[in-house]
Amino acid sequence: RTIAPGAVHLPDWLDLAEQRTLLAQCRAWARPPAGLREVATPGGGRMSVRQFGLGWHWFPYGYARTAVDGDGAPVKPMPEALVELGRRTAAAAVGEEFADAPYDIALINFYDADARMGMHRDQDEKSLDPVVSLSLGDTCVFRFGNGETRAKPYTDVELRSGDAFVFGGKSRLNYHGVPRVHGGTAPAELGLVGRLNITLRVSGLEW
Ligand code: MD5
Ligand code: FE
Repeated sequence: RTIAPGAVHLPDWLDLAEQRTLLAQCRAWARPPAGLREVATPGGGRMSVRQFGLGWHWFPYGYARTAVDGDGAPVKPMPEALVELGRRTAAAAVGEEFADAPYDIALINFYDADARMGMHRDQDEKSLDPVVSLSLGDTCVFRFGNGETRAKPYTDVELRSGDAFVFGGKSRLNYHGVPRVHGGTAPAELGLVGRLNITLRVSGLEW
């Protein structure tokens, strides 16, 4: 389903077995070194979402190869399985021209039931190839905004466990955020309390 030009929601993209595999992998990758961390904001605050990266580490506001605002350790490599998942998902959602795109970043965000992500744009990548977002666990309200301001107009979409959302083309730099997580809505068979969001990106950066 197309939400805006280049922004496509694929409900139930991952079946339960694929979700369980991805969750188990994320739990392993989230361990130290360069594991899940709290992200401090430049204003002296702290994001309610906890995060880690594979391939590259995001920090406010750029990318590094080490966990510069965490334990300083080298970031784990981008797993080949996530490169392929990014390509396959982008190709299915927005076009076969992305079937070989060089996905080299996975940002993994963990939301507890009280976590939020404010309206922002993803503009720290030099490539405008589509961002592929995968959701596991609790349902959230994903707010997909416009290219000019954090305010209206925006479209609210519920993202459920197993859904994919692809952002490319004219929507790639739009504002977006997560105003609400519906605690306790994860599929019981998955065994996750909270929400994991995996975003697969192309950095456009050199090693
Ligand atoms: C989430 N994560 O559900 C959201 C969804 C993030 C983030 O926003 O930065 O980790 S991914 C939404 C997204 C990513 C890249 C571009 C655009 C949306 N977009 O152009 O609208 O935890
Ligand atoms: Fe974002």
